[in-house]
Amino acid sequence: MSTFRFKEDFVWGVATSSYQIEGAAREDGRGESIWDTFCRVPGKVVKGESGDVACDHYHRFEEDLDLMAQMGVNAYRFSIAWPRVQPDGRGAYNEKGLAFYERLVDGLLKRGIQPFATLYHWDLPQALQTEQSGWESRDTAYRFADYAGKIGRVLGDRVASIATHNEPWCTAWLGNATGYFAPGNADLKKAAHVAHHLLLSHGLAVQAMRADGVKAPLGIVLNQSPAHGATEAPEDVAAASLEYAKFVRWYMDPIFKGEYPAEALQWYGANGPQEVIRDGDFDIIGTPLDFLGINYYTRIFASASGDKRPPGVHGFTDMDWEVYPEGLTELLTNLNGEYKLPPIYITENGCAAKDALENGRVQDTDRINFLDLHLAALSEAAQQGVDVAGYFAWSMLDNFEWASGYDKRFGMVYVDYETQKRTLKDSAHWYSEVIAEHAAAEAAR
Ligand code: IFM
Repeated sequence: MSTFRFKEDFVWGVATSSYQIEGAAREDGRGESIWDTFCRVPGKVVKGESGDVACDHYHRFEEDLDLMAQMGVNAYRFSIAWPRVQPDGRGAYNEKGLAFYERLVDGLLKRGIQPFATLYHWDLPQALQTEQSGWESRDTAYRFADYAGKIGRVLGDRVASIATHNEPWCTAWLGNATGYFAPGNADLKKAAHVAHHLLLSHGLAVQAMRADGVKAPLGIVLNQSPAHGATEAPEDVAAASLEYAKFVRWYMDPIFKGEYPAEALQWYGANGPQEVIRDGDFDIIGTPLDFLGINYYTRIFASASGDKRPPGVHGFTDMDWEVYPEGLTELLTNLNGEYKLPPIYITENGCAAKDALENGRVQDTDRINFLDLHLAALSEAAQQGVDVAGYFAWSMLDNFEWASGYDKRFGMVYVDYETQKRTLKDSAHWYSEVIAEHAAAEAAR
């Protein structure tokens, strides 16, 4: 096990999201989400699977919190299903849905685990999609701010932080440019409009929660990667720069610099966001934040010829994503030089592996290696001056991996979906040791 150097009050967590684990899709007044609808479209999700039952966490959350306590984590990042607490995305709130998240947060606090809430991890109320084309509509940003204010009032005094969005690039790009995710649109201009409204909704939500007196730190979670050209040839270097502008800077620049990157705007051309940008939007989007969450999985590898297969010196995960830990150090140190950043959390990092339960044990050595390499890379970034406040492994549990269904296992806890039995994998035991060792090293310092 490597030795990692982090600050004394470093946050060691695990993460999940509502649609991927909760199940109970039609219980206690939960409304439909765009993922419920999308999963029913033939061919969209492997084997036609859905989050209807998932890990049945809605009914088993006490057991899951006990497992977290057993692992020794001091934080848990979860998301709130908007349609569970406000079934139509506007109007009446669902008391039973709100009560579930209150029980969850209280259960965490009782066990000494800090609750890190995310307001939107892709499960938009279907009613907003049906009635006003979801995030294509500016009004959805205002509906989101109302919902954020409500959550702030109900949970804001008990959670350790609230993030507005998880990975808005996925919502905008995978949901609207490629159609790979819900709601399944394949239209570049729609994607640009959606991205702008997501950013706007983020700023409006932060303002709404602050106006309601929420004291918990507020932020956003972005998925990010450094981008490398396949060769040193100028056209490959330019391809990498463009991919970085579309993936990372498209979200970072509006939030921290008040503008979209010119390079990407030029690429979008007439399909860009210009028609939906209004005076004052960038002031709202740039509302100061208390933290930035970064989800890191791999790097972007770009070439002018379109060949995107990297060399993969550390191998590839079961998602066929290159294992590239040094990219995390590079990404964070570059961001630190480029922007005036609040404290950073790695809000997701992990890998899918072909895990098998044999004699009651899951020997997920690949995952342990992956996490070890990435924690070392994060520790290196901290040594180089990046203000790293915490790390959340993705994921606490095996779960519904969106369009890939249940075949891809990201969890530190194995889930037998037939019986819903949970088994701590070797990586969970390893993570406990890392956390305990860090605490002991800090105590000795
Ligand atoms: O499972 C997802 C999660 O919902 C968002 N970030 C990436 C993970 C792995 O694909």
